[in-house]
Order: sequence, then C-alpha cells, then structure tokens
Amino acid sequence: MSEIKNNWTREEVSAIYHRPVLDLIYEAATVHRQHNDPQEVQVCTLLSVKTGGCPEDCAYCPQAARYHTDVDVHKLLPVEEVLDHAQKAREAGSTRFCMGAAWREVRDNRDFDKVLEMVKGVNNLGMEVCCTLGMLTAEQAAKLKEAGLYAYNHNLDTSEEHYGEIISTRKYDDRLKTLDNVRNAKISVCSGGIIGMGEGDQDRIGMLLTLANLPEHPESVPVNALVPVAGTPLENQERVSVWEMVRMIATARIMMPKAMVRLSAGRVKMTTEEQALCFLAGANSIFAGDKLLTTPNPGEDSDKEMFQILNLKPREAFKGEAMVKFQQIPLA
Ligand code: SAM
Ligand code: DTB
Ligand code: SF4
Repeated sequence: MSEIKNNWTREEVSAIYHRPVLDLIYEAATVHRQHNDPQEVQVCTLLSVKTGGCPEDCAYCPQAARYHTDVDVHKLLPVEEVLDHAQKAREAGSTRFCMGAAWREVRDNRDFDKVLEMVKGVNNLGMEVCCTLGMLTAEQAAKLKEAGLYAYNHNLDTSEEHYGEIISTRKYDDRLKTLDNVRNAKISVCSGGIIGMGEGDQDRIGMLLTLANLPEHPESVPVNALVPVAGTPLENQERVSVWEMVRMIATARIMMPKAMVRLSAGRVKMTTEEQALCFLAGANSIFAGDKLLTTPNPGEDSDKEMFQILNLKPREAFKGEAMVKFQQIPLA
C-alpha cells in the first residue's frame, strides 16, 4: 500500500512526472486501485451563480471585467433558480453541486446571505455542496460551514514562480491563506490548477508539490486544461496534448492517493479514448452538463455513453473515510 506523505521533494516528484509515460500510467493505476474503486467516477455539476464583471486580472478567465469576452454578465441568481438547477442536476445523476461566483473575495453583504441560503438548500438535497467564491476570511468560512457547506474550491492554478505571469491582482500567499481558513473551518478542501498557460514542467511539478505538502492533502484536486477564450490574454494558447494531462493526473494521483482527482475543464476537445487514459491514470471525477461555468462541456448523453463503454459507475455522495467527516446533517 502506498503511503500518505506530506514531505515530497522536488527531485522525487520530478522523477515521477518524467517517468516513461506508460510506466507512469501503470504506477498511478496501481496506487489508484490500492485506495479507490477504479470503476467509480463522481459526476458533479457546476453553476455560475454570479457571472462576469470580476475585478481580478486572471489571464485565463473570461469573467474578468477588463477583458472583452462575450460572457453573459449577470448579477447573483435568485436562490430558487439555483436550487431548481441543483435538483435537476441531482435527477441527472450528479452527487456534487458547485456554485461559482466571479468575485475577488466574499463581502459580508446581502449577496453573501443569499449564497448561505443556497448552500443550505443544496445541502438539504443530499448533495455534496461546494462553492468557489474567491478569497474568504476565517469568519466567512465558519459561516459557510454552519450553513452546511461541504467543500470549497480555491485553485492555486500554477506554481508560485509562474503565478505573477498569470495574475497580478493577488498573491500566491493570499490563495494559501484562504485554503488555510477553509481547512480550519473543517470544510473539505478542493484545490488544483490549469495546464496549458505557457508554464513549464517545473511549474506543474511546483504546484503539485505545494498541494501535496500542505499539512493535509486537499480532498479534491481539479486538473483543468486551459479553455482558451477569445478576448483573454491567453486566447491563442495551443491546446495541451493528452499526454500532458495524463502526466499531471497520474502524478497527482501518486502524490495524493486518496484525493478525488477531477478531470475538469477541457473535455470537449478530448475523445473517449483520451478520457479513458485519464481515468486509467487515476482521475475519478468529471463535471457533467453542457456548460462548465461559462464555456462548453460535453452533454449528458455523450457522458452516459462514455460511462457505458468504459464500464464506469457514478460515485455516490459523501463516500470514503475523509468524506464522511465533512458531512453535514440536513438542516430540515
Ligand atoms: N472567482 C473565484 C476564484 O477565482 O477563485 C471562483 C471562480 S473561478 C472561474 C474558478 C476556477 O476556474 C479558476 O481558479 C480556474 O482554475 C478555473 N478556470 C477559469 N477559467 C478557466 C479557463 N478558461 N480554462 C480552464 N480553467 C479555468
Ligand atoms: C475547477 O478547477 N474547474 C471548474 C471548477 N473548478 C470551478 C471551473 C472550470 C471553468 C472553466 C471556464 C469556464 O467555463 O468559465
Ligand atoms: Fe475569473 Fe475568479 Fe480570476 Fe475573477 S478571480 S478573474 S472569476 S478566475
């Protein structure tokens, strides 16, 4: 059984990442089978509850106000509309529902109170409720926990060294501080990144090192392939090859054996065969539905077909030892 460790060295990780790719897949698949059921893949749904108009300058993001993209800007959606969406997602087989807001940070205002209502409502549907709202204080994290929040997504996106090339309006340390606030509030941590933003292998390795050497591994690690969006500074980036996705997923799986490794943005450009390699390399979750937050995603029918072909089964909510510890009792 592979051990859980939080003291990885760059040399160790680099050796894993650069292994001949088929050996790397084989090792990751072995670790995956020791810790997880390889047939199970969690199906999650995303909803952008507040879209566009964000003051940050993340170079990949269609929702930053300073870039001219054609996202449909809207203020916070009504609670009822969000809960309706969550219910439909549950009926379609999702067990986790993640609400995203194009905010730099949470503010203590009426919109936050509405988000707390949304969290309560989704939790009461029996789904793992996740939010991604930007930076959080310790007090705001505690309020989200109290409302029933199960997980919080806050990506490191890339290495500390490459961060300044991608975002100038906040620091890597701000990101780490929010992750710490989330962890201290006993909310399950979801943090990963994006590949295909002009970073080198050393940046991918650096990001995984930071994540896996946190005092506790994140319970969830999304691996996104950049979706280049017209109007953003990264609009002309070339698509990453599947082998880079596979290396990233496999290395994350070996370093953080029990985490949910999520094959996130970028699936629209991937064939079933390419996605199969990612599952073999240890990915065990996808986002379902024809939209991620603002960009396209494979529809329900093609994913159903993929699950059939690959003999995958959707994973139930709140599974696994680490997961049970974050579960909230439905409030009413
Ligand atoms: N504003 C909050 C924040 O930045 O933490 C939450 C929403 S933000 C859109 C959530 C994550 O989506 C980002 O951290 C980034 O990793 C991912 N993302 C955004 N645009 C993307 C793109 N074009 N391609 C791939 N991933 C993207
Ligand atoms: C994550 O790492 N990927 C998801 C989720 N966390 C919030 C979001 C991907 C967004 C892709 C671009 C868009 O659709 O706007
Ligand atoms: Fe986009 Fe989030 Fe960055 Fe705002 S903070 S520009 S929503 S990734």
